[in-house]
Amino acid sequence: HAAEAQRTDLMTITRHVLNEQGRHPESRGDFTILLSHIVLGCKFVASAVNKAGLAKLVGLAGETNVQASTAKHHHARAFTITGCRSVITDPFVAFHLQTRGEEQKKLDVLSNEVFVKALVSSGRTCVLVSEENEEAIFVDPALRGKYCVCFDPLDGSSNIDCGVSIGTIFGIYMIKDKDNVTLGDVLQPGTNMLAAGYCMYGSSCTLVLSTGNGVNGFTLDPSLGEFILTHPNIKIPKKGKIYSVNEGNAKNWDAPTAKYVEKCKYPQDGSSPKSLRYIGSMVADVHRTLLYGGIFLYPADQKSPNGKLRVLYEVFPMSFLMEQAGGQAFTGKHRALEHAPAKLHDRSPIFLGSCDDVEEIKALYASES
Ligand code: AHM
Ligand code: MG
Repeated sequence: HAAEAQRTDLMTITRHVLNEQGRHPESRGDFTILLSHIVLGCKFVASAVNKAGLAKLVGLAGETNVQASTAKHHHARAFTITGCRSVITDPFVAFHLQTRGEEQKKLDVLSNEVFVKALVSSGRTCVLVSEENEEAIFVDPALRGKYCVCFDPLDGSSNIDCGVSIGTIFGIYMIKDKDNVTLGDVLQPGTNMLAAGYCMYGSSCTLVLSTGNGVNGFTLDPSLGEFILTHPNIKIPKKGKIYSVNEGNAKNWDAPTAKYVEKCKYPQDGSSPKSLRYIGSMVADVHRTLLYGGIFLYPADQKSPNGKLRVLYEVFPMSFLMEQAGGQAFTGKHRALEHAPAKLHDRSPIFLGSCDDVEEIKALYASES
């Protein structure tokens, strides 16, 4: 009966968030509206990512003889590829035909534009911080709402061209005073974050969200265009069998990180060695860690004393989700969410995942100092 109900009683992400809001009678649906604009951005990127490979193929095939024409019966521009007898009416593919060779950059930039416009037009945001924009974006007072959103519109860009999973990451704060918005509203410790999530564009498109009351995963049903609850109440296993790190940086690691990875490979307590999995796409590596357990590390090293990952839109949202799923997130010095960034694009080392695994690395750093 439960399976039957699942097939006919669809829990969309909007319905889920509305249900959660029902527990806060004072809420007026602002968060639901904000989220639906984020979801729109994710759907756009999902669709664009799906077509990115195709855009390239078609682009190469039509290298020298692509002609553009305006098809009257279509709103989109139609491109005819001479000799191929195919007419491409999809605006995204058409866009790529015009900008061949720059797909990677364009997909980042395009995704960013879509998110910024969706967030501003929601009327629920006041400050936006994007990995793609040097400066914070202060929303026009007429369109201002109470939320601040920090996001990486398309993370893992080195994986775009080979079709490996990439993702969008976001964290949400609330402002203190709507008429007096400052950078201080986003330069806060992660403990003040209200909600966080990511969307993974992989073999399926999965949106993982926490509003501070556990973690839920939703999968995009392309035939409905809706994210449906498929992973209710995600809890990370207490201990895992996988470690995930760019071991190519090993020669520059500090002693506790080096020692930890050594223990993963050559355990001294009679346990089996851990498996290594590393995609190089934070969303995919964290998603696997959340579902299968284990640890994800992007440590400091001699060349990058703060690691690589950015505090506001990579480290904080993922740490928030990990804690909400029963795991831990540590910077090498303290609980990751207690960090307070000084600048918008600050970086921090990060160790996150299963409770017991992170506990081990905490012990190694504690014995070091
Ligand atoms: P990006 O913002 O240039 O895409 O870089 C961020 C990505 C993360 O997704 C991933 O965890 C990390 O960089 C991988 O870095 P490395 O290639 O150094 O292992
Ligand atoms: Mg990034």
